[in-house]
Amino acid sequence: MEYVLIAIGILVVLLIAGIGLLTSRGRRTTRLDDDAAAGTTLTRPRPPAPTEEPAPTGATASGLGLPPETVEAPEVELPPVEPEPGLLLETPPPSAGRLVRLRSRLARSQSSLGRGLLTVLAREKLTEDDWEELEETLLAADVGVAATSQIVERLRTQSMVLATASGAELRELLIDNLTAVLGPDLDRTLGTDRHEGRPGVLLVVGVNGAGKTTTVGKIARVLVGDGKSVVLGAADTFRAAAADQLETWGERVGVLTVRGREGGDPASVAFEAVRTGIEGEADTVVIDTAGRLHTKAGLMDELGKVKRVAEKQAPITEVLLVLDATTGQNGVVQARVFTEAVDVTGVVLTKLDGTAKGGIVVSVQRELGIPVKLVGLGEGPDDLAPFEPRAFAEALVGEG
Ligand SMILES: Nc1nc2c(ncn2[C@@H]2O[C@H](COP(=O)(O)OP(=O)(O)O)[C@@H](O)[C@H]2O)c(=O)[nH]1
Ligand SMILES: [Mg+2]
Repeated sequence: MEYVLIAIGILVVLLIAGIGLLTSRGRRTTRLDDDAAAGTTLTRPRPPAPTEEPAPTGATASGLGLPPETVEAPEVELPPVEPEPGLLLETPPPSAGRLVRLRSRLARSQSSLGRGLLTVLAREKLTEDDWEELEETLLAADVGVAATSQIVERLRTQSMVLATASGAELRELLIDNLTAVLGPDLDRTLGTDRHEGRPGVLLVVGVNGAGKTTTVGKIARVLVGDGKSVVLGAADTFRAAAADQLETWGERVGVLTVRGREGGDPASVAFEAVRTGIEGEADTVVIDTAGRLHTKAGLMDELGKVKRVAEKQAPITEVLLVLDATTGQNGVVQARVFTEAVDVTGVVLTKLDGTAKGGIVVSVQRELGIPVKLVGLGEGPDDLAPFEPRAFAEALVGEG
């Protein structure tokens, strides 16, 4: 009887150990040696098999001159792919041309602006009232006073010169003028490339809920899609869930996430993330931060420290400010606090697919003097596009 009990006991222990082994494979987290960033952990995603060509079985083995079993062994270690279908195997699309593809998202929420503008422009002969209506429509779309008068004045002059301008011609001119106020010549390249033997480092800042973590995840996908190697830093240590969220984004595309203890020092996570990027010769390190709306001084202290400490490893090549486009002018006011705390080099306007007024892009750029580099057009993993003034203006106005 005792033997039977012991045997059952051993069996149970083996079973538990087996289950433990299996479940731990999905998210392998290695605790680093205690050092500057004590408590910082490095999450190793599953081997990025999906990004590789799905080589026919045996091909790799023969290429390496290894017996098939040796190659198959690590595959057995992979967790079942079923729980996250598609995502794991998915190679994110390259970033080029995304805005045009996602245009309908924008057009959906902008249709009232486009319709309003086009209705006026389609009229036989534009009266003073019509021009005023045009002006009001642009103002209502958050284009801002200065840019609106610039657009309307130029359009008026051009339509006078063209005496017989048709609705279609005026639509084209409107797009030209909108493009002009969107700053077509601003430099919108992202500083993601390696620089002097070190990775490009992106710091992502903004208020809570603006879409920072989502944007970091989407950026990681863009970079992976463009063939870059990436390390993520979860410097939002305020809530563990924030790091989990980021880690999940990273895992989907086989990207490492460096994270810290809940409540730990965000600066040391940033430091460790950059160090890991340097060690692994990554192209880009992207650091997510917390966006607590505490005091301005507190925010400045924290972000300033994150930046300073990370820069002990490598210069920050890009500081992206994430703004929720649906917050309109309020968002611009909040943005100022951040621009005072860190040297913001680019803006990401998120949620332009929602109820946001597209004209906010114009006011944000004008008021902050910083180019909008990326736009978020949905919650989907690839709903982030490089900002292109002309394509954006066309989407705002809509089909004629
Ligand atoms: N519709 C839409 N939702 C977005 C977009 N970007 C982020 N979100 C959502 O906004 C919410 C807050 O995002 P999160 O990244 O957690 O914000 P954080 O607090 O700044 O890190 C989430 O529900 C996101 O899915 C976007 O471009 N469009
Ligand atoms: Mg977040």
